[in-house]
Amino acid sequence: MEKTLSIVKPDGVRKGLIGEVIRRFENAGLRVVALRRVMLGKREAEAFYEVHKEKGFYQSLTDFMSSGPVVAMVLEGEDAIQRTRQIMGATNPKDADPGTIRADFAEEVEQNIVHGSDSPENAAIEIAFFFSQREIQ
Ligand code: 3AN
Repeated sequence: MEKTLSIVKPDGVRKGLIGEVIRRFENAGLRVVALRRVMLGKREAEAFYEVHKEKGFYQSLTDFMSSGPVVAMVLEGEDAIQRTRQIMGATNPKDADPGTIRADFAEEVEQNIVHGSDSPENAAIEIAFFFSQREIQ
């Protein structure tokens, strides 16, 4: 069984989409094995998105990610990483397939409702960023 980290971003929380996002993951057979609502500080958001620090959107992305509470969760299931990304849709909602979370609810590439790890290596790093081993059951 594979694990991945997903986050309902501040725009998703503000729009009241916590339940909707979790419902879509659960309906697809993914199990929520850890869950937390938390406010990231600017420094924490910068650490989380460290891989993007050379990108032009890094400052505005980390401002956005620390602009309100987020809901982080660990999802478990077969091919959890790929399936979570399919349910989310493409990074830019304009390119996202109909019926995906980003196509249905996001308006722009930066504030795109939801995050999901993109590889097993990053999933392990991102899960450890939010959760200790004993919180994942
Ligand atoms: P994904 O979240 O689909 O894996 P990444 O890892 O390429 O996408 O990007 C991380 C986050 O950075 C995205 N969720 C989005 O919020 C933001 N982002 C990515 N590309 C851009 C861009 N061109 N302009 C602004 N923000 C971006």
